[in-house]
Amino acid sequence: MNGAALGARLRERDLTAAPAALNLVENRTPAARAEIAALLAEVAPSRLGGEAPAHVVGVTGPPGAGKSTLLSALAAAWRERGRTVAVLAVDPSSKRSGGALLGDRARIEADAADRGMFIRSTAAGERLGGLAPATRAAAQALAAAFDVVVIETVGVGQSETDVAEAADTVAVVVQPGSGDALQFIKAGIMEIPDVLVVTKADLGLVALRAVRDLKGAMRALDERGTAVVAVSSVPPASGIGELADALDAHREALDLPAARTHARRLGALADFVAEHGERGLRALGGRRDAQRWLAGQDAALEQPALLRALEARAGL
Ligand SMILES: Nc1nc2c(ncn2[C@@H]2O[C@H](COP(=O)(O)OP(=O)(O)OP(=O)(O)O)[C@@H](O)[C@H]2O)c(=O)[nH]1
Ligand SMILES: [Mg+2]
Repeated sequence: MNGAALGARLRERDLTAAPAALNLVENRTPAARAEIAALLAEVAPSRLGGEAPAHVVGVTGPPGAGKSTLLSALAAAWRERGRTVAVLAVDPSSKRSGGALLGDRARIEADAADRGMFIRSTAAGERLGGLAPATRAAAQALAAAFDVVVIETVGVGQSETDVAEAADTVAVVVQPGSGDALQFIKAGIMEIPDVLVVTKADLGLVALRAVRDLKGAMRALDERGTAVVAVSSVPPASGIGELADALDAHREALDLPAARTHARRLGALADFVAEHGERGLRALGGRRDAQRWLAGQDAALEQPALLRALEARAGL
């Protein structure tokens, strides 16, 4: 368990370091904490000479919307474009949060011999929404080595907000005929995604109607920049290339250093609250003050370093 060595391998874009790096970040023992920090320090912007190269894409949406099936097709399209791909699937297998109805959920498929693709499923456990600290750390680590890092999570709500913080680009996936996303958007429950994806376009008219309704909602909210793409992930697949293009276009328009810096700060605060709770937060003068203080810190600091700085400030 040598975090620094694993981090150095990832920084050199050695993809074979991915499984061991994931095992480390998922290890929540106290002994692992320093090693995880050492790993992330090796892939910090200061060591990389800039932000990590990957496009970090969040894919989220209600259970059974077709996220995993879509990711099998999308990952294949990225591989055809010569990009290496890592997928972190947060598996809602716990009894409480459900997931696609029993037996109906797809696994992300990949050619086992393909070294350019890495898939890891992590159980969401008892978490209801939200991203596990291990998933944030994994995304930051793998972003140094892969061209694309995907985080798949179930849900529209807290996990959508968390994914928006951890990812450069967020695609919200909805299936035709479920008015959920539209209602959430109209009610302001859901942040505006960067890309909206209507799955199961092979269902025909109902999918076209979903696209039309979502486009209308985006126009009404003056969010014309949000692409709405219809895809079918079952053969004959359609819309996959268009979706890949829409994701690329969003990333190109993004101020990446600013977005990543913001994400590391919010992630550090989330880690701090997970560890020290409301009492810790009070010691920082509340969430607002903590955020204001973080905004004044060195932009190149990695998340564990920011966490340590918060702890020092709180006298912990
Ligand atoms: N007709 C059709 N069915 C699809 C399509 N994509 C996915 N499905 C089906 O929808 C069901 C759920 O697909 P998944 O990919 O597991 O959905 P998911 O969003 O990843 O589900 P969870 O991870 O459990 O939330 C499966 O039975 C798929 O075969 C599609 O493009 N067309
Ligand atoms: Mg899935």
